[in-house]
Order: sequence, then structure tokens, then C-alpha cells
Amino acid sequence: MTTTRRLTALAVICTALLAAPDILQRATAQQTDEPSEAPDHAMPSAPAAPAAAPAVHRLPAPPDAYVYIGWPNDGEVIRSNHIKIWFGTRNFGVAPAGTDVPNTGHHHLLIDTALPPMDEPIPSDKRHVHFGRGQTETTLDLPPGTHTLQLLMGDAHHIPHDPPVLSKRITIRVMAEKGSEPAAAAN
Ligand SMILES: [Cu+2]
Repeated sequence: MTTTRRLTALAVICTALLAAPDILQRATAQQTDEPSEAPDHAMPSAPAAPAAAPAVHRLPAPPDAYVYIGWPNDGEVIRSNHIKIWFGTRNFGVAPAGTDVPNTGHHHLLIDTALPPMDEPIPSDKRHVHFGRGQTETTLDLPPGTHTLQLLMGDAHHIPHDPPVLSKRITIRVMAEKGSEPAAAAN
């Protein structure tokens, strides 16, 4: 009887030992799985941690993408207060604001101002004009004097791409139309 009990006990131990590697492997597998999952779960609970990271996500732009002012030319002297301006892009598409299509954006005309911050939406005011319907030309009314113009593409959310797709900053000289304001024309 005791021998049978011992044999039974041995059988249980042997079974346990044979099963042990499986149990160990499972335990190891669970342990290796846990660390990779842990950071993912931890991320949402600590959104303020990556303080150095930019607040917005900038879409990538191809390195050969560029935008240019087709008219007027840099240094142009314009004898009118109504200035027609047209925009061009190369290796980059124009899409209305709100359109999430890679390698596209809409034009922003910067008038008499420096470039805005690249990691936030482009401001919308008299000096930062959005062409959110995908326009590629406009007519500006500028007072006589020297003015600078520059184009900057923005994505669906008006955020510049990375690298930013921007034109050369050009300078134009606006003169009053002949006969309308002789005093200003001498400026
Ligand atoms: Cu915009």
C-alpha cells in the first residue's frame, strides 16, 4: 500500500517536473511581454512627461517640395495699389484646409512680416492671409511703399510641414497709380 502511495507520489512529482519547463517558459514569456506593453499603457496616463516634444504633429514634406510667388517678381515696382499675386508649387499639391492628404497643403501669404513659429498653426490676420479653399492667386490692396511677400504652406490644420514649404521672401515697391496721387508717386 505504501509502495503504491509512494509510486503515486512519484508520478505526481514527475508530472509536475515534466510540466515545469512549460510553466517556466510561460512565466518567462509573460515577463518578457510585460515590459513592452507597460510603457504603452503608461504613456496615456502621463501626457505631460514629454515636455520637450512639440505640441503639434508636423506632417513631413518631400525635401524637393517648394513654393514660389509667380508674380510679382522680387524687386518689382508696381504702379497700382491693386496687386494681383499668383502662387506656384513644385513637387507639392494644393488642397483646401481640412484635407488630410500627404504632400499637400494650402497657401498662406505673409505680408510685411517675418516667418511665424513653425510648430503651431499659422496666425490668421492681415499679415497672415490663409487661402483655405485652395486658391493659387489673389489681389492685394497695398498702400504705396515697400512691402515684403512670402508664401508658407500649411497642412489641413494650418501647421507648417517639416521641413517647411516656403517661398523666397520678396520685396516689391508699390507706387500710386499715375495721376492719382502725384505726391506719393515721388516716394
Ligand atoms: Cu491656413
